[in-house]
Amino acid sequence: METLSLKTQVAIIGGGPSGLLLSQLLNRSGVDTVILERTSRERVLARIRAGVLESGTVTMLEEAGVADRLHREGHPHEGCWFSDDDLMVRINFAELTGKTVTVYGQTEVTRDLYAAQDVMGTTILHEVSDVVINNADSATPKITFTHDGNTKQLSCDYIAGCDGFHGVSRRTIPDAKRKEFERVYPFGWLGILSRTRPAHEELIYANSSSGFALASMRNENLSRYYVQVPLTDKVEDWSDDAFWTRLFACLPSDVVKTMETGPSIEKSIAPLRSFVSEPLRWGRLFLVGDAAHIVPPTGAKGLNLAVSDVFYLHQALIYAVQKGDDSGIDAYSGRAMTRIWKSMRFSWQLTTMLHQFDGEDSFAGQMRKAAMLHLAQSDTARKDLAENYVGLPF
Ligand code: FAS
Ligand code: PHB
Repeated sequence: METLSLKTQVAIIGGGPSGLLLSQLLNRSGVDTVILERTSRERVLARIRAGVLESGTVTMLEEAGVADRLHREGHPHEGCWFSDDDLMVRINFAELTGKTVTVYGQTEVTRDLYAAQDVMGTTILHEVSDVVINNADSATPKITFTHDGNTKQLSCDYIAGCDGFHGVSRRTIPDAKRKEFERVYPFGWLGILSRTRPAHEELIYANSSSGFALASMRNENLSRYYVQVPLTDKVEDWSDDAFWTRLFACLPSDVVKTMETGPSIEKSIAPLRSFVSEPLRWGRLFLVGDAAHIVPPTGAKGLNLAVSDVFYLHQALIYAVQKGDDSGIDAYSGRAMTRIWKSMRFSWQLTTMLHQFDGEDSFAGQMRKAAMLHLAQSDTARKDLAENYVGLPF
């Protein structure tokens, strides 16, 4: 069977938020891209993931020309709450940092990016399989893959591995060239969506004697909640009633009093891990987003960190492709890694501060309570949390 050949300047593996945003920014600067996505567009858009956008992410989406609906339908938040049983502490982002975050689901960001890429006329091949990256450490990298029953070859100048934790890109870099760092947490987040009025107008991160919970939202009629569950739990172990009972036990009683419950329209369990693979580059292959790092969702950093990588890489690739200036791509891994590690630390710190760990002693519980009390009593502590939560500078 003949191999059909395609050619582009930057080949992007993965049609999630990082691949789409990188492609959109490159196209707007005149750089040609092709996106290879393993699943259908419907499957990508069916994933319920992040909900909070850092201020820098909003700026990047504005630069990409995809922020109109975000500004119409997204909800700027000037603060959020941390609770310890009935103690509630507000983190006033606006007062402490001059910035806000925006509540707007990752699904909607991805939908807006797909729409913009369709207008751009970008080639996005869905349901590709057998993706293999060849000669990434040469001047003529090629990707072979199967699509529509045909073997195809994509020749390119550069490859962006935006294919998530389970993708092919990270694994293409030889083990001897990579260093991995990992912390797997002994619990997961059971999350639901329900067409109910959110428990509070701002997010609440709750530490309690019943474990961790998060009260979030997508809009005024769509709530997003999470509770900490053992890794051994399965979604089918949790009825809606059991979920609401656990959530009520974790949230402050004044909040619970006025809460609205209803049937879940989505229910899933996400394991929590901290993971980093260094470096982000091998030859002409560059890793972006979840392909290179995973954070526990406690700090709302996953999607935002993917955007951070795109910020550094898109400029670097434009210089390399259009000016033959490799200084940006040579510096990409080091520059992106600095911000990745700082977000990794923040996400780990919040996860440790807010979750009960199996087999922990009473001292650990006291440390969590002391951390929350310090947050309640120290402007400095609240400012430190706020500047990390709204997003450190790129
Ligand atoms: P993605 O994983 O989103 O996209 C990678 C894409 O590559 C996918 O579409 C995949 O189909 C495709 N792909 C994989 N292998 C391929 C191959 N071989 N060939 C072609 N395509 C391939 N972050 C938060 O900030 N807050 C949250 O609450 C939150 N919740 C999450 C819940 C879950 C269950 C998961 C898994 C993640 C969550 N995240 C959250 C993190 C998440 O939002 C990611 O950070 C974000 O999706 C990263 O985007 P990408 O790097 O584009 O990776
Ligand atoms: C969400 O709304 O899905 C969400 C918000 C904040 C987080 C994690 C998830 O830290």
